[in-house]
Amino acid sequence: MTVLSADTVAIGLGANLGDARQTLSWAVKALAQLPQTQLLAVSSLYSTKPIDSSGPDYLNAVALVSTQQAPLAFLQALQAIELQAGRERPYRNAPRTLDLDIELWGDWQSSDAVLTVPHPRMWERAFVLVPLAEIAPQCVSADQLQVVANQGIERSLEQGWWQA
Ligand code: A4P
Ligand code: MG
Repeated sequence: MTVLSADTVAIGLGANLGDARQTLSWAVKALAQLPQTQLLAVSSLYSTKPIDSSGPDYLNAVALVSTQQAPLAFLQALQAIELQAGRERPYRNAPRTLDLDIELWGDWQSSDAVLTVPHPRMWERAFVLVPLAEIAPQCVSADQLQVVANQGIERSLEQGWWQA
């Protein structure tokens, strides 16, 4: 599929602990303030059932940014934002106050365990594909959406949710 220009990054945001909505809105603002980075688009907010995870329903969204930062530096910047939001990592797929994943970075592919791009599980997940299709429809095919069509996901109709 056609994807994104080389400096454009699709970031998946997720949270299911604490005030998830507040945390995600804060996180989008933090992304917009990263050095050498411009916020291009933010999807709607989605309420989603946990997939391979536990705890309350998640809130998820996807943001598009363009950045001149190098990939590992950018990943570290995302992890610093997660930490500021009180992220703890007791075990894999644990409920979390904030998860920021790099889903796509242009059409770059990396199989390094520290940074795997595209995110290896994104194609199995409505909570990534549906918001991504909303803001970058060229990145997701109808067939790919069909694969995840049975997953519980509900779009909030609130405009500009992250700016409040
Ligand atoms: N890492 C490798 N590639 C990447 C990448 N593309 N983006 C490494 C971000 N990090 C990447 O991540 C562990 C390590 O993955 C990092 O140190 C980084 O070097 P983590 O965030 O500490 O651990 P995690 O969150 O448990 O792993 P990950 O990969 O984020 O989990 P998943 O597979 O994304 O699953 N259900 C709903 N409804 N909504 C959700 O948001 N999220 C998950 C997390 C499960 N179920 C969910 C949701
Ligand atoms: Mg993560």
